[in-house]
Amino acid sequence: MEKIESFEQYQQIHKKSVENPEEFWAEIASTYSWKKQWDNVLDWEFDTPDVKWFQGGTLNITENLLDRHLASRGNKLALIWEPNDPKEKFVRYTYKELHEKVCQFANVLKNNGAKKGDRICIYMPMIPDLAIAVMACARIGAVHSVVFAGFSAHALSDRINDAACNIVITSDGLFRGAKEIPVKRVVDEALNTCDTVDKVIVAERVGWMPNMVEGRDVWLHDELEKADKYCEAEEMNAEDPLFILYTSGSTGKPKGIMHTCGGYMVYAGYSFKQVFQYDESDIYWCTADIGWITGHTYIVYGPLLNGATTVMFEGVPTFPDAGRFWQVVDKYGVNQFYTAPTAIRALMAHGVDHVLSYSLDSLKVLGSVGEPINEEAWNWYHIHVGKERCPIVDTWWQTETGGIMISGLGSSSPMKPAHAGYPLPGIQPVLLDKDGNEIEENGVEGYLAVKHPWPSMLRTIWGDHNRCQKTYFSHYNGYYFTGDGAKRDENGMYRIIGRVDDVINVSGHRFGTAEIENAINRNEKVVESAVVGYPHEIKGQGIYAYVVCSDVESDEEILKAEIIETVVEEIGKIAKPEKIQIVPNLPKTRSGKIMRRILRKIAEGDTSSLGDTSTLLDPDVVEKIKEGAKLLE
Ligand code: 6R9
Repeated sequence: MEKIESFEQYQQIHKKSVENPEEFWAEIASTYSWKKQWDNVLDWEFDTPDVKWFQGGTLNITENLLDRHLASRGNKLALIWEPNDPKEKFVRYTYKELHEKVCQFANVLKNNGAKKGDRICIYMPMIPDLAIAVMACARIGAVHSVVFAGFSAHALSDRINDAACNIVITSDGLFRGAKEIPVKRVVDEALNTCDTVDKVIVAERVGWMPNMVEGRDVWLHDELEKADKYCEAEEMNAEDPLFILYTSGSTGKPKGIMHTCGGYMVYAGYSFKQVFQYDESDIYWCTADIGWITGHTYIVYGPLLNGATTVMFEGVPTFPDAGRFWQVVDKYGVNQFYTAPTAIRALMAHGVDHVLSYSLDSLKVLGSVGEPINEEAWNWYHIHVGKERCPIVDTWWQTETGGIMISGLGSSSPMKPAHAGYPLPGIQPVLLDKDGNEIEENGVEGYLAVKHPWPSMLRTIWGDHNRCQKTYFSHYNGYYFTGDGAKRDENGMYRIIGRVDDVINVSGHRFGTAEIENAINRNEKVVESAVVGYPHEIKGQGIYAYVVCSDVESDEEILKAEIIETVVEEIGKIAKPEKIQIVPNLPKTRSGKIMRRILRKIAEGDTSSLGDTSTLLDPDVVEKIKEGAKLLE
């Protein structure tokens, strides 16, 4: 697979990929190792939808991640693990060692009753066993469902039940900055409301003695002792599920986005190579958590498919101090560094001295992901981290797209602050007007959609294909609808504006407003609530909750603390509202619809242009909410 080395070359390849997508993708797919060649490159229609790539082909993705590299890269470093505490020793695995670890873990799964097609939930901190567990599932053809270890017991149990998982892989606890968190306890609580799980495999991280349920819970280290180091890779059809990953939508229940073995592999490997312009001896580091799609595709799958050295980081950007990222970059000589705008903004707030204490000479490409990067953060990243020498790739994509869709390709594309840029080869984005017509010209704004399938697109929402159709394929006939709005400048570069649905992006993490409202409404004193996003200096967006309570006599501060506690219990700390305003009523139309537009304006602090409020059932309520909002500022 050749790297694209100039913008002209990119334009030619993109053109070819649009004219003949099947030929284009078949050529890329043939650079991987398949057990059996496919019969059809692509069958598709976007109505139902029904998309199948490389039908008839069989493979195991772990043979492409690991076995394939053994002959030429057996002693090359595959994974470097940097612990939370810089004083603790790091861990390094060569391809040969990682292969052995994955095989052994795969045997642990088999010995505990796992079979091809089973769903296995992984709820773990960022330790090497997490990456190994993911690949061990893939080795035996089990479908992994990684749940970010910051989610609450309630959120975890919903996800386990939705996919009917039979095994959970977890750890005793986790370290995060100065904190220690009892992970296994969360699993125990979650399992009180799950009846499909019969085995819990526990990795030791913090050295606590958790409660081990006889017959259900086993220690990973005990099981590894009994497990063989060789494990045959299960033969999978290209369209067999590889994993499920839950993400929030505009309605309450999280969606289990399903990806398949063949197409996901082809796109994860290809996009990694092109976007980061990875060279054989480079050290690559993505700071995401494997609990999110970025960690799946660009810590584990994409880099290892390319035989790269990938760094996995357990800690946080500000522990022990705000120079940690840069210290780690220098420690390993990181060449490609991929992080989120929220981390950049948080570090900006700590001052530039933390960056200037390190050389950062090894850096070649910087990446950004998860939310729009504002110009100030872009410039800071470019000047102080990249020393104006490293291209920034602002990568736009989604859990549903499986891989990066719009982005620069290292230094082979022009870049412009706050612009993601051009689509990758094989990707055909369009801007639609509100009637679903494609806007052909440049210098325009519209709804971002995609008009042709790409190999790593979602195939379904686990257990609810109808919802998949409704969410992504019904707004505009014949297109995959992203839920984002975007602009295209005079040169055809895309700039993502943000969500046009009821999804809030907090520090690069998606939350549905309905999901947070449902959580808040579980508090007995709450009558109803409305949640909106508002601009937040570090997090991009913050969560602002308007809450109507039955118990108006109570102390407001206590009420608010209780509401926060309910959200933490239902979803997790990551979804905590920044601001809660107790209001007498919500602004509603006569038909009972909450006027979110007004609530958004008030949350933004822009009350001068609330627009027409005359259709409201009770226009006075707006004045009261405005007054209350001032007190919160
Ligand atoms: C990879 C990931 C997807 C949503 C997406 C969009 C926002 C992601 C972005 C970006 C502007 C970028 N988003 N990358 N917005 N510029 N470079 O983040 O997946 O968690 O599913 O979120 O994030 O709004 O629709 P996911």
